[in-house]
Amino acid sequence: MRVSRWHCLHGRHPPKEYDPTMKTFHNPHHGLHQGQQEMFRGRLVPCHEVPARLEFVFTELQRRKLGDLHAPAVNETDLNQAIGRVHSARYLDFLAGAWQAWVALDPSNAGRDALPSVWPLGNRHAFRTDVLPQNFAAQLGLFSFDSGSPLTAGTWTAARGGAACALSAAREVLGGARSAFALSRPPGHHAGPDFFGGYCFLNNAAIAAQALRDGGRKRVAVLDVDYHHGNGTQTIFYERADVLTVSVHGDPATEYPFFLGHADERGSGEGHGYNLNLPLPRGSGLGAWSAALAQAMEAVKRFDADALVVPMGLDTFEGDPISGFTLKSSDYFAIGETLAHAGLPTVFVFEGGYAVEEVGINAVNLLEGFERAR
Ligand code: Q9C
Ligand code: ZN
Repeated sequence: MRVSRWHCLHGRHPPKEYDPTMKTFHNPHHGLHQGQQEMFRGRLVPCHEVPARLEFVFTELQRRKLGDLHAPAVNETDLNQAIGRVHSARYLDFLAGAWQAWVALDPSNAGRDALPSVWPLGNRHAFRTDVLPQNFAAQLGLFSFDSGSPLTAGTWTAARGGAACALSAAREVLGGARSAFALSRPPGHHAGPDFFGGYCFLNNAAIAAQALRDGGRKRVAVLDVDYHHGNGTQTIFYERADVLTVSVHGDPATEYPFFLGHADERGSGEGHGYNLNLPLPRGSGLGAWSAALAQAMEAVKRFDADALVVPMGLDTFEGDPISGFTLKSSDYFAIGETLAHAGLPTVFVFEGGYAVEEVGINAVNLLEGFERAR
């Protein structure tokens, strides 16, 4: 079955045997983050970012025997340290105490997710963001940028578990593995140094990239293939020349997260030239998408990276309910193969992908394409 799918795509090659060894670190606590509803255009709608997403990937990985599945094994001290390299102390204190503070506002909040509804627009200098408000609803707004990312009773524990997967995968690669997969949920690439949004709370890919730097890799490239621009990751590394951030995504002129991800954002200060955005119009298919990926790969090569992190969103899929590209399930093999051509030790980090029934197939197709191309 697997072989014939590959064979269809690449009829010119005989199906070749391969020895799958990519380790996956899955988040055993992910189910504790289960939002009920997200705000969308004035209505509360059921959450797209659901626990079943991870379960479909987990099941498909087992079925296709891509490699062993492990729970992350990092101690609390190391995890706190790795998270603290990317996120501010003020933000982490907020997240750690958020649920308790939410319920303290009103005991009936125990049965209701926390959603922000007021924001300080800090970058317009319209409101102050330096003074921590005592009002928890105000804190929710200070540390977020949308009302689509419910914060629940288990969010903090789940998000830490996801970050632990990213750290474990980075360590695996630092230890000499060619690749590793962080099957982390909730996703991470929209979370910035001190804010959540876009279903993301801790930036797992940034945590992996920073851990690779701290483990001795000199130049780490992040190549984000999620449908949405990785605004959090871009912001975290925007002024740095040691981490190249590249993102192929729906044009923010029409697509979420709207306020970042344009082609003219190239990095600032020492980081100038170390951010590359490749926005594509809604409706783009494999042709345009692959051309952008080729450009992204060129940038990674010019940068002379010694490690690669791939925030791996599968919401570029034609069947994705909230996105606008038209990639097919079989296309993901070729994408994985192209990524392998960088010839770099690679950490894959699970991000978006909301066609729940297909997300497992699409994720494993990409990873298998990568594995087979070695
Ligand atoms: N029509 C990630 O893929 N809003 N986040 C969508 C739905 C937020 C996506 C609105 C999309 C966030 C990790
Ligand atoms: Zn996405």
